[in-house]
Amino acid sequence: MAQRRSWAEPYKIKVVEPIVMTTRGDRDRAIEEAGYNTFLLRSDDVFIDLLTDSGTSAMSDRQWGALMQGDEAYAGSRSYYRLEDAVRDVYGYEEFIPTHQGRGAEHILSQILIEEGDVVPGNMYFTTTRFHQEYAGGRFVDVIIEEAHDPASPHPFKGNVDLAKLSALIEEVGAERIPYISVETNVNMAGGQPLSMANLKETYELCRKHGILLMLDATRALENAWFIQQREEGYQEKSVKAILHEICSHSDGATVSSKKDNLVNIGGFLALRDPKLAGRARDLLVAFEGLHTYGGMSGRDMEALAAGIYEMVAVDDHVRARIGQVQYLGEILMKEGIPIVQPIGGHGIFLDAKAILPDIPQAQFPAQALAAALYVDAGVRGMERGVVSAGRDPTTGDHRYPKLELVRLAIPRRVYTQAHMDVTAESVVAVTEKSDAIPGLEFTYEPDELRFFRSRFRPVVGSG
Ligand code: P71
Repeated sequence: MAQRRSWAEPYKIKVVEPIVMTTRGDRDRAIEEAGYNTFLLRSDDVFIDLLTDSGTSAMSDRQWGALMQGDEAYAGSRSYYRLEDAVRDVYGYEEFIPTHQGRGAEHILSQILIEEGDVVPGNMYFTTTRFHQEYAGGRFVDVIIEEAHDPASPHPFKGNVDLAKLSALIEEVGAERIPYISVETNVNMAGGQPLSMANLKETYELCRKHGILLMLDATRALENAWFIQQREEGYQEKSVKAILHEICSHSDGATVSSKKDNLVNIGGFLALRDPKLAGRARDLLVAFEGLHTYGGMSGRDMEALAAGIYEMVAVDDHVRARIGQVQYLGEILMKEGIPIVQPIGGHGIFLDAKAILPDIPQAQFPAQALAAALYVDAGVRGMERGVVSAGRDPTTGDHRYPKLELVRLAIPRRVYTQAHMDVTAESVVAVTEKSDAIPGLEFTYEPDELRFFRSRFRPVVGSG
């Protein structure tokens, strides 16, 4: 297609949902009631909701039309077969196992492959993924390249696996203790950073040499495909559809949260090549998720998902506009001198809270404090991605202190306009200018598992 000077969304708006700006007093009250945790805010108290890009996309008129065609048969639903076709066509895996969302697929995969004492390497942890690996008796080991832990590194493929780290791990624990490596596309916790096709291929070759499976977390593989097209030699002329297919060809299977790339509000799947392994997955599926022809989805969910999978790859302009909007926000912030993770990622902007709040020690949760302050300023809701999200080490019980202490502003797909991005940028600038006034936080309640979701805090007296 001919290159244009600028991009525009390849759609126009048919339905709108009103949102309301609250007062500063309302927001002060709301954040205190929420224990300074943006997960505990009511969405009615939020103006621009950048908590997550998960399940928050706007569906198209075609997807809404598809909902009406859902076949709600308990067994053998027509909608299941349509979805299976979509996954085979677009992702290229033969065996399709529907789940209620991504973590349902992670649960099943971890249970069928991991045994007590096993080691599961991955290119940076994701919260639910690592939870399920540990819950199944495994130990997660990070094998992402060092650049990924440095917010300022401009490396074009910060999601790459460090093959030296992986080889050393294989040497240390033995290949028989490593059932699979979990390779995430467009690594979420690194800032939405892609891995290159060349790196994925090499990783797959190394794994095959040792009899280790390679399982993708293909949740944001479409966004990764876009970056490969933009940045990797030899891919400029290929469609994102072809690139996505090629990504999956270098793996033995994938878990997918369909709440992201796939443009639906709920759903997910596990996809595999090996029919024997798929059989074991289906045995567990019927106990934990639902019958193997619906997982945890209704027939209408499966119809909307099948339509979403085809739609995301129908034209490259879809993902170009999606990532273009993220870049628009990131470029304003960079011009204003706000420290954000470089390069600008695929699904959101990640503010470097350590750099913005250098006087708050990491044990007082700078990113949590920054997310709360940003909400109070103008009703923009982001998410902490730092020490609170990282949780405690299961053996020592101490906080895990990640190098990255970030606030994520995740952009839902097809939901907000450039004006919303402008308002968000202005608020980030305003909060950064007054950052001296932001206090550190301490726990008043800390859940045992995945603590970031429901933990509560109060300002540390005398700080800020
Ligand atoms: C995101 C989410 C949703 C979320 C999950 C846990 C804590 C906070 C927010 C979910 C992902 C993901 C990747 C790479 C698997 C899941 C789980 N992301 N892999 O970014 O990003 O999928 O939510 O459908 O169960 O806000 P699920």
